[in-house]
Amino acid sequence: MYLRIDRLQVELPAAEHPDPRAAQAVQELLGGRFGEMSTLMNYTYQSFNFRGRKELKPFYDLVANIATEELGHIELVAATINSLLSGTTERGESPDHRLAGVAGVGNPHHFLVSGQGALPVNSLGAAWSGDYVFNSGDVVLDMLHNFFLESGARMGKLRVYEMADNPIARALGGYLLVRGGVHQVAYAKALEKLTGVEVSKMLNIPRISNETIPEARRFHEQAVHRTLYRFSPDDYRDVDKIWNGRHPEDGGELRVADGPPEGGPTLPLPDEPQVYSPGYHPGELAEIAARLMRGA
Ligand code: MN3
Repeated sequence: MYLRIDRLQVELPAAEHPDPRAAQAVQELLGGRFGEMSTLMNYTYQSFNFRGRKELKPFYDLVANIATEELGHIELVAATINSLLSGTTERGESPDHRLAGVAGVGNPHHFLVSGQGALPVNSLGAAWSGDYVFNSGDVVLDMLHNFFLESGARMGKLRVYEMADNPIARALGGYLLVRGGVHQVAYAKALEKLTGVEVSKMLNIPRISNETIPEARRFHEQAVHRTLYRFSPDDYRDVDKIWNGRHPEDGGELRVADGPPEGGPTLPLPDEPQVYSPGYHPGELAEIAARLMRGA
């Protein structure tokens, strides 16, 4: 089962300016083949279906624990898209062509289908697909796939980082590059323990150091790239049987943090009445909620 904490895994700045094109690019990190929905669902199904989990507990713990972190990553990407979409259309309650300015800009479904909110689609607007989930049931093959998936995800993050220059998109990219790097190393280590092959010699893929990316470097300075968070009050304790030793890039010691990161607050999302979100007359809805809060 899952518990939920109403915070983001990392503090994000609000979008510097409304940016529907950046929002469209960042969608690739959500619903793309190598996006966070894919890492989430691959590891989630692998953990649900894991046979021999008692005998292979370190490997089961690893994939179940990383799956849980990925749930928070889709939340981070959605928060970024939502902040980028805030203010992209003229705010107001009169239906007077307020959306005309975004005709042909970014993903039209952000305005025509959702209330300027994130969608489970890629940057082309194509829906995320369950076909992206690979779960052969063979632990070595699944770990090899996961190493490949994190490498493809890293490629996507680097390209979105280059395409979207809004500071929130870059902050997101920096953090996800560091956390995806942890997962890349973790699956490499799992393969090393299972097979003896030194997979970590293939790191990084692509071979660009996070140290060259300012928004990632600051997390390296805090050892976030060497930390595996344990996302459970009391379970998945045997991740440390795999996440141990030295980081292949800088030789620093790997550590397991006994709990989630402190993170940051969720971002405020202003009313956008021109797309009827949260309603055509948000004030009336707010009055209803205020009455509930007063117990009236
Ligand atoms: Mn991730």
